Parts: sequence; structure tokens; C-alpha cells
Amino acid sequence: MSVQAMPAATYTAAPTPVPLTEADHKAINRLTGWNIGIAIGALSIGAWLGVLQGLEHTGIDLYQYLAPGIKSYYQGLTIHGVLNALIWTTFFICGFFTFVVHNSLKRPMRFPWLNNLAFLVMAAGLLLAAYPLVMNLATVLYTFYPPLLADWTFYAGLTLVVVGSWMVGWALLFTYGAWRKENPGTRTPFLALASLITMVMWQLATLGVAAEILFLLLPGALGWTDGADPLLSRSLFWYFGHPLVYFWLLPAYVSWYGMLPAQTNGKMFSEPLARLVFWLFLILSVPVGFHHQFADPGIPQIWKIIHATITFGLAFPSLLTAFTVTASLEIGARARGGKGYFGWIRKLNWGNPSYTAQNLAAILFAFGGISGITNASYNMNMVVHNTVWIPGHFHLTVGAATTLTFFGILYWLLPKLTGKRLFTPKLALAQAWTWFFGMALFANSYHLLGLHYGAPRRTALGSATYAIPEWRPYLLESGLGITLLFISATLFFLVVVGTVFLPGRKLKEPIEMPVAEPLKEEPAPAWLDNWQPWVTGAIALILLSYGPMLYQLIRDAQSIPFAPRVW
Ligand code: HAS
Repeated sequence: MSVQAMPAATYTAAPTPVPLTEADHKAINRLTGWNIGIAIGALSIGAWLGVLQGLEHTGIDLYQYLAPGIKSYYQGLTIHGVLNALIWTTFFICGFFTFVVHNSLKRPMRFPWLNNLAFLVMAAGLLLAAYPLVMNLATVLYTFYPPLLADWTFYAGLTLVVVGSWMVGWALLFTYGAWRKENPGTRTPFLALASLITMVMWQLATLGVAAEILFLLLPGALGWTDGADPLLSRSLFWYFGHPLVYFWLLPAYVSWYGMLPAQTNGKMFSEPLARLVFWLFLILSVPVGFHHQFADPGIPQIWKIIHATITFGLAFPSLLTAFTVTASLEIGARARGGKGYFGWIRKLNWGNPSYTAQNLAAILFAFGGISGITNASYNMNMVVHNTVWIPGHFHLTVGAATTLTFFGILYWLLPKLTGKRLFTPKLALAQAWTWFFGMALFANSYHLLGLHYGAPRRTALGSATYAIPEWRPYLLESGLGITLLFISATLFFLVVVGTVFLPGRKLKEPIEMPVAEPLKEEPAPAWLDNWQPWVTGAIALILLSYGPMLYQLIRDAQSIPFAPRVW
């Protein structure tokens, strides 16, 4: 039976012919655990360097005492960006989706060797990229724009991480294909569908950075070419760079839509709408990259305006999310006795650290979204571009919406994976709140400092000779934020280490993955479970919005010599 002809009665997932055995659960949990372990390891180093960097801006330079191996502010900044933005996120997401897709489809891995190989390729890539980062041979920041050039091992390592993450996506799609054959006519469970859409979007997005590395940077690093075209490189990077941020955000949305309501007695306000939101992200995430290049000469204004317009379209699914996720949570709060226009908020499950961390993450994201829309406004961007406003923006998004949500997820996932009780809910709650206030202060001060005084980003502000006394209050505010973030990160690692390693804390009852039920037991329309139009639409829009400009950039590409290493 085709999906279109599916009767309503088959809406809920039918029992699968290949159920998950104890051994399957173990294999999935082990792989999830390894991915998450590496993610947390990366974050522990990345976050530490972030603290030192933030303190440097306030005039307290502790690198030589607390990170003596780091040769310059820029080496620290590169490691901070690569570990936090690329490694913590990618490993966490691959582990989380491996867990979610199989548990949501209730089906074992189709080709376990592929899942395992994917992890090994990613881990090998990380090791390879770590060498030049530590040896100060890749101080090129996480965006690695030419003419900066890193050691070849940096690019080769990142390539392996990306290829490994593609393999994770393929492995999940193979499992999905097998499930689809075993369950004809059944709607894909939301959690699996949303995770898979994110992985397909990632495959499309990473084509840009793959082309940049393979054709422009790696040949240079290997000494086969002596230059590259910076504009072409940046365009290929941002083709990837903006959907990258949705690769970070969408796993949080998977949880906010499909899990978080269940953690506060709520229901999914509209399951079809949640699916639509993910399809819209598939279509719109890539063709917006020029909004990172508003200030780049060489991209005609019309293309910048086209990408700016699509960017506003891309904010729409997030606005839908703001209303519908809030509605899903309100249903839960009212079921818990909440009353009044706003009084229900008090009845949300604030005692549960997993819930609280994610709700606080969503609140901060509302502000990160506002600054994102400001960035996307062509003329406003001219005021804030390359100022510390931008790190203010992305600490509310990837640093708060994504990272704090991932912490919240870990507060149920770690007990689930280890079979041990969380060490301890009170510590975890304190962690969530300190992260919330720390990020709020930090991001607020950077937004204002960038907006009012144009303080530049990616600069060792602590030693800037042009710093003026008016910056001082903002830097103090950011210092307070950083202190709270440092406390919060310490609490997070205590919770993780205590949960994983302390003996004798066996769970009394097994933990289940939270799954929010839809409010209405009606099937989503068939077109919301059909890949073809959405994937075709995504590819068509990419070709239209990037094709002509990329053709022109490739045709006119010049070889601009790579720069000597200055740090
Ligand atoms: Fe961005 C730069 C535009 C979202 C990350 N962004 C960056 C950079 C990063 C980043 C890392 O147009 C710096 C890159 C670099 O190194 O140069 N961004 C946007 C827009 C959005 C946006 C329009 N960004 C993100 C997300 C990120 C992220 C998400 C990471 C995860 N961004 C830009 C632009 C630049 C940029 C330009 C270039 C700037 C320049 O000049 O360099 C939108 O997606 C935002 C839409 C979001 C909303 C918010 C919806 C609110 C929600 C919360 C609901 C609350 C709930 C709680 C449910 C409209 C969903 C309820 C509470 C209860 C108590 C119940």
C-alpha cells in the first residue's frame, strides 16, 4: 500500500517484525555512549579555553599559567571554536540520533558494521586534526579562511570527521529503508523522521566545505598549489556554514517538539506542523549563505538580497516552533494544575533538571533568534558585522539553545545508558540555572559592546591599544557571565563523572526515552511523510540560489598566494 493510500487506523506505528533485542539495545547504547563520551571530552577542553579567552578580554590573561602549551590567543581561539562548534556538536548529534532513530523505529541497526566504521572514521579524523591544533600548525580559526593555511593534517582530519558523519547518516537511512519495507503504509514516527531529515540536510550542506577542502585548501597544504581564491573559498564555506548552524539547532528541536512536552505532562500541540517545520528546514537551510558575506566585495547585491529574503523565510519555521512548543508545554502545565494567562508557567516541571535545562535553553534562544534576524537585515548587518555582537549572538544560539539542550538531554540519557541514577538532580539543576544566567550576562554584554562601540570580534581585546574606558562596564558584565559559566561547566563535569563512575548508584526503575504523544490522534497528511517533493525542492532551490553565482566565481577564480604563518 502506498503512503498516500494509508488509512487513518494505521497511523500509530505498527509492531515491527524485527524487534530490538537486549543485544541490539546494548550495541546501540555502546555506540551512543562512545560518541557522547568524545563529545563531552572535546567540550571540556573547548569550554576551558573559552573561559581563558573571555577573561583575556577583561584584561586578565591567564593563558601562560593555566594553558601553558597554548602559544597565542588565536591558537586558543581556534581550538575553542573547532572543539566546541564542530566536535562537541557533531559527535553528540551522531550519538544522539543513533539512539533516537533506532529506539523510535524500534528496529536494530541494518548494517551495524557501517555504524561502527562511521564512528571509527570520525574518531580517526579527530585525532588527525588534533595534532596540528595542539602543535600550533593550524591556527586558522574554525572558519579556516584562506589566505590562512593550516597543516594538511588539519584538513584531512576534518574531512574524515565529515565523511564519518555522512556514513552515520547513510547507516541510519539504511535502517530506515529496512523499517519502511517492514512497515508499509505506516507513518514514520516523528522522532525518527525529524532526525533523518536533519541528517539529509547535513549531507547537502557539507558538499560546500568538502569542495572547498578538497579542491582549494588541501592541495595548497600539500604544496601542490600556492594559492586559492578567498572569495570562492568563503562562498563554499558559507554554503556549508549556515546549514551547519541548523545541524546544531535541529537536534534541539527534535527534543523540544518530540520529547520535552512528555517531560512536563504535555502533548505535541500539532504533530503535522512539527513535521512541516523540519521539511521547511530541509528546503531553506542551505540557500542563505551569502548573509554571512554581506560585507564581501565580489558578490553582487542582488544575490545578497535574494539570500537575505530566503533567510527571513527560514526564520519562519523557528517562529512556528516558538508558538507550538510553548503551546505543547502549556498543555502539560495546565494538566499539572496550572491556571491563568501566565500562572501556568510556574507549574512546568521545574524540579526536573533535564526539563529545566531545555526550557531555559529555549528561552535564551528567543533572544538569540532576535539577534539572528537583526544580523540578516542587510543594513543592520553593516553595523554589527565583525563586532563582538556576533559572538554574543552565537553564544545564545549554539552556546545556549544547542548546548544547554544537549545538557538537558544528557540528564536523562546518561542514566539510561549507564543504568545509574543522575549524580545529582540538585547539582544538575544548579548547573542549568548557572549556565542560563552566565550565558545571558555574557551574551548581553557582547551584544551591547558590539552594537554601541563596534568592539571587534576575533581579537585579543585585552591587549588592544584602542580599547576605551566605556568598554569597561560591558567587559565586567561579561567577566561575571564567564565566572558563572565556569562554575556551571564544573558542575556539569561533576554530574557526568559522578553519574558514570560513582559505584552503587543503580537505577531503581529503568528509564525510557521520553516521547511526546500528539494532542490529536489524527494522521499527518501523507505529503508530510513523503521525501521526494522536499528533497527535490531543496536541490532545486540550492541550484537556483547558488548555481549562477558559483559558476561565475569558479570561472573568475584567481590564485591569491597563501599567507605565511604569523603565529
Ligand atoms: Fe546565526 C552568524 C542569522 C540562527 C549560529 N550565527 C552566526 C554565527 C554563528 C551562528 C555561529 O544573517 C557566526 C558565524 C561566524 O563565525 O562568522 N542566525 C541568523 C538567523 C537565525 C540564526 C536569521 N545562528 C542561528 C542558530 C545558530 C546560529 C540557530 C546556532 C545554533 N547568523 C545570522 C547571520 C549571521 C549569523 C546573518 C552573520 C552575521 C555576520 O555579519 O557575520 C534564525 O534561525 C533565528 C530564528 C529564531 C527565532 C527564535 C524562535 C524562538 C524559539 C524559542 C521559543 C521559546 C520557548 C520557551 C519554546 C525566530 C524557537 C517558552 C518558555 C516557556 C517558559 C514555556
